[in-house]
Amino acid sequence: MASQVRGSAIVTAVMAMGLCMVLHGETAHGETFTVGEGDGWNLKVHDWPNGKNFTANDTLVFKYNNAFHNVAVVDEIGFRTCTVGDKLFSSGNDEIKIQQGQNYFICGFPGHCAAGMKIAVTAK
Ligand SMILES: *[C@@H]1O[C@H](CO)[C@@H](O)[C@H](O)[C@H]1NC(C)=O
Ligand SMILES: *[C@@H]1O[C@H](CO)[C@@H](O)[C@H](O)[C@H]1NC(C)=O
Ligand SMILES: [Cu+2]
Repeated sequence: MASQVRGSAIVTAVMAMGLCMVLHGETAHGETFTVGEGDGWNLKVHDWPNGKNFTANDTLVFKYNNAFHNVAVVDEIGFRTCTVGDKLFSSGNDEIKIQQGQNYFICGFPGHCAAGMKIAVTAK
Protein backbone atom coordinates (compact mmCIF):
# COMPACT_ATOMS: atom_id res chain seq x y z
CA MET A 1 0.00 0.00 0.00
CA ALA A 2 2.73 2.44 1.00
CA SER A 3 4.66 1.69 -2.17
CA GLN A 4 1.50 2.20 -4.23
CA VAL A 5 1.06 5.66 -2.72
CA ARG A 6 4.69 6.50 -3.34
CA GLY A 7 4.39 5.20 -6.89
CA SER A 8 1.48 7.48 -7.69
CA ALA A 9 3.31 10.46 -6.16
CA ILE A 10 6.19 9.77 -8.53
CA VAL A 11 3.84 9.47 -11.51
CA THR A 12 2.27 12.81 -10.57
CA ALA A 13 5.69 14.45 -10.26
CA VAL A 14 6.77 13.11 -13.66
CA MET A 15 3.53 14.33 -15.26
CA ALA A 16 4.00 17.78 -13.71
CA MET A 17 7.52 17.95 -15.12
CA GLY A 18 6.21 16.97 -18.54
CA LEU A 19 3.56 19.69 -18.43
CA CYS A 20 6.16 22.24 -17.34
CA MET A 21 8.36 21.30 -20.31
CA VAL A 22 5.42 21.57 -22.73
CA LEU A 23 4.47 25.00 -21.38
CA HIS A 24 7.99 26.31 -21.79
CA GLY A 25 8.46 24.79 -25.24
CA GLU A 26 11.35 22.78 -23.91
CA THR A 27 12.37 19.18 -23.90
CA ALA A 28 15.42 17.40 -22.60
CA HIS A 29 16.97 18.34 -25.95
CA GLY A 30 16.73 22.07 -25.39
CA GLU A 31 14.53 24.99 -26.25
CA THR A 32 12.79 25.57 -29.57
CA PHE A 33 12.85 28.96 -31.28
CA THR A 34 10.89 29.96 -34.36
CA VAL A 35 13.26 32.10 -36.41
CA GLY A 36 11.72 35.53 -37.10
CA GLU A 37 8.71 34.70 -34.90
CA GLY A 38 5.46 35.27 -36.83
CA ASP A 39 7.24 36.65 -39.90
CA GLY A 40 9.29 33.49 -40.22
CA TRP A 41 12.58 33.24 -42.09
CA ASN A 42 12.41 36.52 -44.02
CA LEU A 43 14.50 39.21 -45.72
CA LYS A 44 14.69 41.34 -42.55
CA VAL A 45 15.57 38.51 -40.16
CA HIS A 46 19.17 39.56 -39.57
CA ASP A 47 18.68 41.04 -36.06
CA TRP A 48 16.31 38.37 -34.77
CA PRO A 49 18.93 36.60 -32.57
CA ASN A 50 19.75 39.83 -30.67
CA GLY A 51 18.93 39.64 -26.97
CA LYS A 52 18.15 35.93 -26.99
CA ASN A 53 20.04 33.32 -25.04
CA PHE A 54 20.79 30.17 -26.98
CA THR A 55 22.18 26.93 -25.64
CA ALA A 56 23.79 24.01 -27.46
CA ASN A 57 21.12 21.56 -28.71
CA ASP A 58 18.40 24.18 -28.92
CA THR A 59 16.31 23.82 -32.06
CA LEU A 60 15.70 26.58 -34.58
CA VAL A 61 12.57 26.25 -36.70
CA PHE A 62 12.78 27.98 -40.08
CA LYS A 63 9.34 28.64 -41.61
CA TYR A 64 9.14 30.09 -45.14
CA ASN A 65 7.69 29.67 -48.62
CA ASN A 66 10.16 27.33 -50.31
CA ALA A 67 9.37 28.76 -53.74
CA PHE A 68 11.23 31.90 -52.63
CA HIS A 69 13.67 30.89 -49.91
CA ASN A 70 15.81 28.11 -48.50
CA VAL A 71 18.19 27.71 -45.57
CA ALA A 72 21.90 27.05 -45.97
CA VAL A 73 24.01 26.15 -42.96
CA VAL A 74 27.37 27.80 -43.55
CA ASP A 75 30.61 28.67 -41.80
CA GLU A 76 31.83 32.15 -40.93
CA ILE A 77 33.28 32.76 -44.38
CA GLY A 78 30.10 31.57 -46.06
CA PHE A 79 28.18 33.92 -43.79
CA ARG A 80 30.38 36.88 -44.59
CA THR A 81 30.57 36.25 -48.33
CA CYS A 82 27.03 34.85 -48.73
CA THR A 83 28.33 31.59 -50.17
CA VAL A 84 26.20 28.45 -49.93
CA GLY A 85 27.88 25.10 -49.32
CA ASP A 86 26.40 21.62 -49.40
CA LYS A 87 24.23 21.85 -46.26
CA LEU A 88 20.94 23.04 -47.67
CA PHE A 89 17.42 22.78 -46.28
CA SER A 90 14.37 23.56 -48.40
CA SER A 91 11.24 22.02 -46.89
CA GLY A 92 9.82 25.39 -45.81
CA ASN A 93 9.58 24.11 -42.24
CA ASP A 94 13.06 23.03 -41.23
CA GLU A 95 14.10 22.15 -37.70
CA ILE A 96 17.82 22.57 -37.18
CA LYS A 97 19.67 21.88 -33.95
CA ILE A 98 22.40 24.33 -33.06
CA GLN A 99 25.84 23.54 -31.70
CA GLN A 100 27.87 25.23 -29.01
CA GLY A 101 29.58 28.33 -30.38
CA GLN A 102 28.69 30.12 -33.59
CA ASN A 103 26.01 28.86 -35.97
CA TYR A 104 25.50 30.60 -39.29
CA PHE A 105 22.47 30.42 -41.59
CA ILE A 106 21.87 32.20 -44.88
CA CYS A 107 19.25 32.11 -47.62
CA GLY A 108 20.65 30.70 -50.85
CA PHE A 109 18.32 32.54 -53.24
CA PRO A 110 20.12 35.18 -55.31
CA GLY A 111 20.50 38.47 -53.45
CA HIS A 112 18.65 37.42 -50.30
CA CYS A 113 21.66 36.89 -48.03
CA ALA A 114 23.20 40.16 -49.22
CA ALA A 115 19.89 41.90 -48.43
CA GLY A 116 20.05 40.64 -44.83
CA MET A 117 18.53 37.17 -44.96
CA LYS A 118 21.24 35.72 -42.74
CA ILE A 119 21.64 35.08 -39.03
CA ALA A 120 24.52 34.31 -36.71
CA VAL A 121 23.48 32.48 -33.55
CA THR A 122 25.86 31.97 -30.64
CA ALA A 123 25.04 29.05 -28.35
CA LYS A 124 26.47 28.55 -24.87
C1 LIG B 1 19.76 36.26 -21.25
O1 LIG B 1 20.72 36.10 -20.23
C2 LIG B 1 21.03 37.30 -19.52
C3 LIG B 1 22.18 37.01 -18.58
O2 LIG B 1 21.95 35.86 -17.85
C4 LIG B 1 19.78 37.79 -18.82
O3 LIG B 1 20.05 38.99 -18.15
C5 LIG B 1 18.68 38.01 -19.85
O4 LIG B 1 17.48 38.37 -19.21
C6 LIG B 1 18.45 36.78 -20.69
N1 LIG B 1 17.53 37.09 -21.78
C7 LIG B 1 16.47 36.34 -22.08
C8 LIG B 1 15.65 36.81 -23.23
O5 LIG B 1 16.19 35.33 -21.47
C1 LIG C 1 24.00 18.37 -26.50
O1 LIG C 1 23.85 17.06 -26.98
C2 LIG C 1 25.04 16.31 -26.91
C3 LIG C 1 24.80 14.99 -27.61
O2 LIG C 1 23.60 14.41 -27.19
C4 LIG C 1 25.45 16.15 -25.43
O3 LIG C 1 26.64 15.43 -25.34
C5 LIG C 1 25.63 17.53 -24.83
O4 LIG C 1 25.89 17.42 -23.43
C6 LIG C 1 24.40 18.40 -25.03
N1 LIG C 1 24.68 19.75 -24.57
C7 LIG C 1 23.80 20.47 -23.85
C8 LIG C 1 24.26 21.84 -23.44
O5 LIG C 1 22.71 20.05 -23.54
CU1 LIG D 1 15.39 34.05 -49.27
